[in-house]
Amino acid sequence: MNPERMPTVLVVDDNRDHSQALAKIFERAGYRVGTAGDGQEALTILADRPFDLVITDLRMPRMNGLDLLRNIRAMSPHVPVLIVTAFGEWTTYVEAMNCGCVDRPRFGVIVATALMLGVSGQAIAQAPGHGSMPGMQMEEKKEAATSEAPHGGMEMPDPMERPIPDEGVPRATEIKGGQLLPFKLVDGVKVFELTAKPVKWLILPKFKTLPDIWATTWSYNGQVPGPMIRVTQGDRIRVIFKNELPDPTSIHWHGVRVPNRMDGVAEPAITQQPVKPGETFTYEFTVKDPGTFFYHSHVETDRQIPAGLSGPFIVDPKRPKAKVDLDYTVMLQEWRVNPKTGKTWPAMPAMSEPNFFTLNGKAFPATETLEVKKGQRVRIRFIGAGQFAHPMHLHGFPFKIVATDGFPVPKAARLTKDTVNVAPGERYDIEFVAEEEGTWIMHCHILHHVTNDDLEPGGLIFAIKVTA
Ligand SMILES: [Cu+2]
Repeated sequence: MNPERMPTVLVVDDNRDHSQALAKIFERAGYRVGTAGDGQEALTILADRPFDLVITDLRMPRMNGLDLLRNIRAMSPHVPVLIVTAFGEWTTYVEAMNCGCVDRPRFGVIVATALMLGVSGQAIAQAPGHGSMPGMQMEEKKEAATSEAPHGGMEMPDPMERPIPDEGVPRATEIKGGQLLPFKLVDGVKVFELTAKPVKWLILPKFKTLPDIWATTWSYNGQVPGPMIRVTQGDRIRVIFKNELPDPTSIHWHGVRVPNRMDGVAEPAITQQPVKPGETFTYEFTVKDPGTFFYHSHVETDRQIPAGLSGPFIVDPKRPKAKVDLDYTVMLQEWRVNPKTGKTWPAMPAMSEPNFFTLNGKAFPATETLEVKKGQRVRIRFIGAGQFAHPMHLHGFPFKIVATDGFPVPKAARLTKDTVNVAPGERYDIEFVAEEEGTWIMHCHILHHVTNDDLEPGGLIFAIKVTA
């Protein structure tokens, strides 16, 4: 073969044994191989001549794999980069995702390209003799082995109960749940509109052996969780609620002190009749107390709330006392979805044990990463919107519980903790100072809740990235 036409790969690793072993594998597979001892050296080489593929170690002196990836993206966005690491921690996945387009993290390997996986595919297809890259083959074998492990080849049987009807249910046009809901000011009243309707919601893009997981949900305004109503203590608010679901429903304002007839208890029909499909109901009240609350259906709650009918309701105090640099609300929910068929059952009713767990409507690694500067004060408001308790554990620094169920905790009574158990219906506001740099994670410590259909790492994990 004309050596000019041979595909080229740059192997970057500070361990010479590793890089030489890799180089041999690639040479045998028909690549022309260059080697570099770290990210800095790799950049110097790349400035001189282009390569079809860069395969790099993660942990190296002077410049690590992620910084190299960032630099390559800026320099030559078309070059696919394959990051190989024996240290496949969640934090690394999160950071890699922050670096841009990243293919699904796999066991020990993160495939990252500056553009799309298609670019990577082209480069791989150029390799002579093989349908795919040698490294890829080894890695796929590994993946197959792990994918069989969780159920021992057995799939979870579908629950006996009827699934959430999915015929004709469109995919959501919104990407994020819990978005701030705009209002119109009418004669001094903040007027909001909420519409309950079914949508398919992407709780997890392709992950390991799983396809995109689109749960069939019952949403408010096409978002999961429903949009955030954020008002100030003392505000008069009106919520015009429309039911576009196939079943009757209502809204209960969880923890909010409202007049009895606004309490939304429609099953049993104590404070109002259920809002039938196609009907509208108007809720109106003055918001008395500041704090973290939420709203949810109060009809057939065991089916409707786990189908998605809940959203955050945050009330800011009239005269704010403590200022925080970042104020983040986290709604915790559980799902039962058949990954193959997409059929969705409300998690919890007989035999419907959850197999997906979401934080603001997304399962890790699709959850958001909070970015803060060292020394900043962070408040996280947890809302237990589902049917399971979630002991949320923070790495890196302790926190204080500053409010429970919306009520402020007096300074002298604030517990210092690193884990807070958020039971169904509860809210906890925690605060901490991000005192150490790094990517720290917070996750549920019921470890099944950090899986996606039994595959780790998933579910209730999010990261807090602290930079200087
Ligand atoms: Cu949990």
